[in-house]
Amino acid sequence: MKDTLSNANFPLTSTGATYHLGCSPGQLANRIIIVGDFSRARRIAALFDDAASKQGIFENHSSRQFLTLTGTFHSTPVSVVAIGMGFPLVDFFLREARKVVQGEMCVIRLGSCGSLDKTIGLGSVVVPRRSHGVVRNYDWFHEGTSDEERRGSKPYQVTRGIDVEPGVHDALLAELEGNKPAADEELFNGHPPSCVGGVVNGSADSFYSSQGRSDPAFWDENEGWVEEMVKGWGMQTLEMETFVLQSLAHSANKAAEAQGKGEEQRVRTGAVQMIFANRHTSDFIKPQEVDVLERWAGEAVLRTLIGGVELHHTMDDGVWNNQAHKAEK
Ligand code: R1P
Repeated sequence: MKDTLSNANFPLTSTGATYHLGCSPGQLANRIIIVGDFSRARRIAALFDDAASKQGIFENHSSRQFLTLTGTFHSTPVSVVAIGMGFPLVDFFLREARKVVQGEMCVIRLGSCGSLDKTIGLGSVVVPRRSHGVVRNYDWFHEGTSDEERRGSKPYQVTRGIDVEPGVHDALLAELEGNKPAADEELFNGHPPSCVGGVVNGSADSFYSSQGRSDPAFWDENEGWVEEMVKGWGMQTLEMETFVLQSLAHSANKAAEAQGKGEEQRVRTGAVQMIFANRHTSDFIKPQEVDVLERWAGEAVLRTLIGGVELHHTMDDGVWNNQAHKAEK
């Protein structure tokens, strides 16, 4: 930590930068892509206007490992943020982004996932229509829990699903369908990449136990769990962020409505997921295949953010027009 922070309830620096994301007002656009890792963020930012010269791209790497890249795409301000993985990092991101972005926001998660659906294999990009949370029941594993109590509960729990806003889902799918990459005999066994909408997703709190991966080094009690998720909830993909993004956006929207700012403060969300792992065959995607999916999906999300989703209350000034300070370093 390099700055003096005030307000333990919501810590901010003297310029209004948040503790973990590290951005102050004007450094983050209200059209945002969130990704897991730095390299994906940089490859997406390479599609921004003026990316070749880097003149127009603001970069902030926070001390808590959030990388924010802000620029314009077809002259509209956009940001891509590498937030890392899992539920807590989505929480840090969305709350701190909400603090520094004025007005409406649209946040799209562009991530990788595993497929539980035999018809959706490597080389597919999916747009979820619904997402459930999948969580380990820590009490079930607690040493104080009796066998009888265990029989009356489950080691894993699935939340009620949250539907993606149909307009965002449809816009993302249309952009993907309209710009499919051509087949390449070296990639995806010669098949062209495909996109699938209307998918049911599960966002798990672990890459391992709650996603049904077996690990003899831990007591996880998850044999048959993947099959249960498929049968019980129609789960087709598993990753670790989409559900929380949607759930927290709903909470932000409820709070804004209660304050009479429902429209002007609205947070819209969506997700695009690239199939990196096939849980039936245990196949994993190759790096050259990742490049193809990432570029295709990255462009589709950027185009959706600037054209497919209408934001009425946009931000005027920021690093994109040199009206905010450029760095906190
Ligand atoms: C696990 O390897 C990570 O990959 C997936 C999961 O959601 C999790 O974050 O997404 P990303 O590729 O976006 O990080």
